[in-house]
Amino acid sequence: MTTPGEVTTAEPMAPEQHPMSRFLREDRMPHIWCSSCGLGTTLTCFIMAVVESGIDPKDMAVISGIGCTGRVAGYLNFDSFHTTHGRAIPFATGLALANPDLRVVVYSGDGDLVAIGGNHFIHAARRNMDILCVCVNNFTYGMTGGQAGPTTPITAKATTAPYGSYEYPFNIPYLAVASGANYVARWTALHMRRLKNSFREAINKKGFRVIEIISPCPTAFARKNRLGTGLDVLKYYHANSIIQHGADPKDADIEMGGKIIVGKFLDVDRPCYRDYVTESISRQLGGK
Ligand SMILES: Cc1ncc(C[n+]2csc(CCOP(=O)(O)OP(=O)(O)O)c2C)c(N)n1
Repeated sequence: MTTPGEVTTAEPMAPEQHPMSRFLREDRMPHIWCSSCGLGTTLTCFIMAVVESGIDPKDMAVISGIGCTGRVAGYLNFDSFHTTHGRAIPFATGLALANPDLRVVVYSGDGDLVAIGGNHFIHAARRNMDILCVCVNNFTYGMTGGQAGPTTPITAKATTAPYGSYEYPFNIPYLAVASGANYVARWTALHMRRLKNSFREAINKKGFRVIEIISPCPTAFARKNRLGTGLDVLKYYHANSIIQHGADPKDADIEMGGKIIVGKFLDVDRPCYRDYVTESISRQLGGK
């Protein structure tokens, strides 16, 4: 038995155990994610990346807001916070500032991060906070039944947009790059190996790093828009994703029925917030 928050990576694995078991709080199972939802796949990729990165999960903290994606913080057997809706980034900022040795990861939904939490998102990017921000974008508020949000593509249907959305959605990579992030990538839940590699790369970087994952929501978004099952949506990603590393994110808008540009859009090493704080303190102590 593990207690929540207790990390058991060093323990030997029983032969009948699933390889992911030690990274999950099995007392929280069964999970709430629907059949053919993409979230489990994204979490598998994340865990594989942590293992490959060689970082001890004890040196990481995972923070989520509210939503289906927000459950990640509860299911992962890492130190974690399942915070209030939209406020994962402020909690993560506090952690990153208080303990610079901690790898701080925010893992949340598009509604949580760019609707109610949108202001935190742009300002954390502007300050280049030392946070890896994973945004699982299913184009809707999945947990509450499929309302339209700021990522819902124009013309897509939602419970609050029965005739299709009339609003232009955010292009998350463009928003992140424009706001000052150090690393910006987008994958779909289909691109498991590339997503895992991107996680591994971003875990080992500093500053604000954003990975957007386009992911099927079969129960709300796909059903409302007659896109079929999660598998059908993955087939759509397969037929319509274009890998374009270094693409200008302003050209990576997502439209209903259109192509999805994925890849690594930005990878720079602008000094992060803490670098400026440390420099300022040492300057003052040095009396300069
Ligand atoms: C302050 C507040 N407002 C609204 C809600 C209701 N609420 C819960 S989850 C959610 C949206 C979640 O959408 P998203 O972040 O995209 O996550 P998903 O469920 O799609 O993974 C909302 C609006 C809430 N819990 N708290």
